[in-house]
Amino acid sequence: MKGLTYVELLVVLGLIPVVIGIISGVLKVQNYYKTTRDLQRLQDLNLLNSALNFYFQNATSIDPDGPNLDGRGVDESMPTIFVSVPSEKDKFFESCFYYPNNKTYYIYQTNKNDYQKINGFGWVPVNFFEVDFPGISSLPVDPINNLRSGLYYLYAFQRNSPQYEVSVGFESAEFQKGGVADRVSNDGGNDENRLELGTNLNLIPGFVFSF
Ligand SMILES: [Ca+2]
Ligand SMILES: [Ca+2]
Ligand SMILES: [Ca+2]
Repeated sequence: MKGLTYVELLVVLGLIPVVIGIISGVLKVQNYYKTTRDLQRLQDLNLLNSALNFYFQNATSIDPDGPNLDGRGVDESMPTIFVSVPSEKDKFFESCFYYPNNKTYYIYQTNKNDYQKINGFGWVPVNFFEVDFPGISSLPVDPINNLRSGLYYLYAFQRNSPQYEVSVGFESAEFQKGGVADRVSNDGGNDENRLELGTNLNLIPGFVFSF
């Protein structure tokens, strides 16, 4: 067996930068898509936050778990975290015990037909039609929106002196903790891996429950 000739070696060496170029091009495209989805998340969460803020300030009788549910505030009998993933797509665990505050949290998911509705049947169970200007026509959900990725939106509320929180996780390194555009660890909330918005950022506990 003969090794590579000088010419063959030159060809192989010449191809290395091409291959590196292709790989880095693919990575750039992937990063571009991640960043695009993250910008969507940022916009979605701000929109949802404004709509909830308007509802909490203007509804004549505030019902943060809507017409179909009761007792779901973190200060009530079934402290609940509402998740944007419909149950047919990915079923989360139904409840979990959280040691730091000695509380059991329940997970609420709705179905794939209703999860984006703003009439009380959506993943945020508020009936936004109770205010004159709902601000949104459908509930935003994460562009990926599944359990395993940790990419989904969350909502929780407190009933007495009504408060709420929504949160989101990001994909691209720049938006994550320590990134150049870190949006998660400096928002004043209790979860350094998610962007938290709302009137009380301690309602959703600071644990990551992706698997
Ligand atoms: Ca209710
Ligand atoms: Ca945070
Ligand atoms: Ca929180």
